[in-house]
This record gives sequence, C-alpha cells and structure tokens, in this order.
Amino acid sequence: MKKILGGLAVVGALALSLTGCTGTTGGDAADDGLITVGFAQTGSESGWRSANTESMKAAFSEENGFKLVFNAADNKQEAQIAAVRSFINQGVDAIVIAPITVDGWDDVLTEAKDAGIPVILEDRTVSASEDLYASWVGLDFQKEGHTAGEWAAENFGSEPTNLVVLEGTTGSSAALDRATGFADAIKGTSINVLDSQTGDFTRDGGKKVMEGFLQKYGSDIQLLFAHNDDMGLGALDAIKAAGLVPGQDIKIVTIDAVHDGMQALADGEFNYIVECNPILGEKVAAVVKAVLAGETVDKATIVPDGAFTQEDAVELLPTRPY
Ligand code: GYE
Repeated sequence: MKKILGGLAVVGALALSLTGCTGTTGGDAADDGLITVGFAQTGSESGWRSANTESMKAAFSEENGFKLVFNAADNKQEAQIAAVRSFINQGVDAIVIAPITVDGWDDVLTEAKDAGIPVILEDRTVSASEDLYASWVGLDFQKEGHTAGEWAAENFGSEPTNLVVLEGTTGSSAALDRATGFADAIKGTSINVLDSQTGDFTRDGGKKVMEGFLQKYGSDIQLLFAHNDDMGLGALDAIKAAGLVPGQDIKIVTIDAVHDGMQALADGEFNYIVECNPILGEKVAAVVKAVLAGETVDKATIVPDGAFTQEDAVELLPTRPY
C-alpha cells in the first residue's frame, strides 16, 4: 500500500489539513490510519454501565477503524473533566463523553471547540449550549420516569400508598429527568412520597439508603421506585434483612432492564421494569464518523425503550443479550 499510494500521501495530507481534519496528524495515529477517539465514561457504577462500556468498546474497535482511548471517571465530575482535557492535549480526533452531571461543562467544551476537536455526547445530556457539541446519542429519561410513574399510578394510585424513591446520581440528567417524569405521572393520585434520596445508581448505595428508609418508616413502605436496577437490587437485601418480602410487602419498580434486574423481575422480587437501552456503541461510532467526514448530523438521536412485566421477564430472560 505504501509504495502505490506514496505519491498520493502528500495530496491526502494536504487535503486533510485544508479541511481542518486532525484525522492523521497525531503522531502514531498518522501511521495506522485509525480515528483516535477519547471516550470519557462515567465510571462502572451499574450493570447498565458495564453493558454500555462493552458496546462502546466493541463499536470503537480497530476493525471498525478506531483507536479508542478509554477513561472511566469513578463517577467524579472533576476526574471526567480532567480526562477530557487530557484528550484535548493528546490531540485526539474526536471526544465522546457520557456526562456524569448536567452542569459544569461549558469551560472544557469550549476548550475542545477551540482546539477543533468535535465532541459527541452519549447516554446523558448537559446544560451547556448546543453549539459546544456536535451531537448527542441517548435515551428519553423523562419518558422512562413517566412510564414507571404511570405503572405506579395505574396499580396503586386509587388508594393511599406510601412510596420511597432511590434516586440516581445527584445532578445527572438521568436522575433529574426520571424524577420529573415520575412525579408528573403520579400527580393527583393517592400515592404519598414518604422519602426520596440518592443511592448514586449503585447497589451499595441502594442498600444503604433502603436500610435507612426501613429503619425510619418500617412496614409503612408499600412501594419503591428505584431510578435503576442496581439500586433496586441493593434494596432487595435491605428488605429481606428487615423480614419483608420484596415484590409482595413492598412493590418495586425500577429502570434499565439489565440481566440481574430482569432476573429479579422473573423471580417475582421486582414488579415492573422500564427499559433503558445501553447498546449505543454502533450509533455513536456512526455519528463520530459522519461528524469527522463533515456530514450534517442530527443534534439528537434518541433510542426507544420498552417496559416489562414479570411475565415478560420470564419469557425474555433466556434471550436477553445483556
Ligand atoms: O440507568 C444507570 C447508570 O445514565 C442511563 O446510569 C444511565 C444510567 C443508568 O448508572 O444504571
């Protein structure tokens, strides 16, 4: 290839520099012809996150023309911003961020823009101006919360029912929008919100916060809404330890539908799960390629979600890919 294309390489390099594409200018990247992408992942807080990371790594593979620089920020916003800064300094071709929180992105997104590096958001959104990123691929979290709330309203809304909520990471668009959607759907029903606290989207967080709820409200709790499966799964331990039966004494609705959540639903320990699809890698990779090719891309790509009953879970579990 080198011999045949030798003469064309200069023309190619010139064309690239004229279009402002940094595709082959970054050191080693110049030799391998791969698109270097820095991916700033939130961390590894949940089953959803593991499935999302796996999907992203599979899509941003060398066979697909990418060199992926992966960073997981352990759910710390400062660490995630530092990772994005380091991608800018490395001169990557594009940056993908799964933003931990909605706020706080203006400065570093401006720095990326000034450096001519396009940013694509995946999963969660930010409050920064739309001009500061090229595109977002994610889910309708408000609708997910609303679907969970509709289920609660339909099944428990006509008689007084005490609810506790395990919220996701404070300040994340996933937690904020799910809370809004759910609150909207149960408005005007007889569901009474006893308490609502963050369990940070983790099993451990869900368990600890649920233990606190049980100490405070005991068997007054009739319904639990967990912003993700993992917190619901952590809460199962706390509920069982308190001598109560999850799925019966306390009805449980969660969001995500990852494998362990679907197992709990099939086992009758959860009562309903709203899906949140983590398999976003191929869509994000296609957007990155389109942006770098100078094509016009949609500002937002929303992946549709379903919702599952216990019967659905029994049927679907054997064939679920994650
Ligand atoms: O629901 C949760 C994860 O942002 C959609 O983050 C994502 C959420 C997901 O930790 O499990």
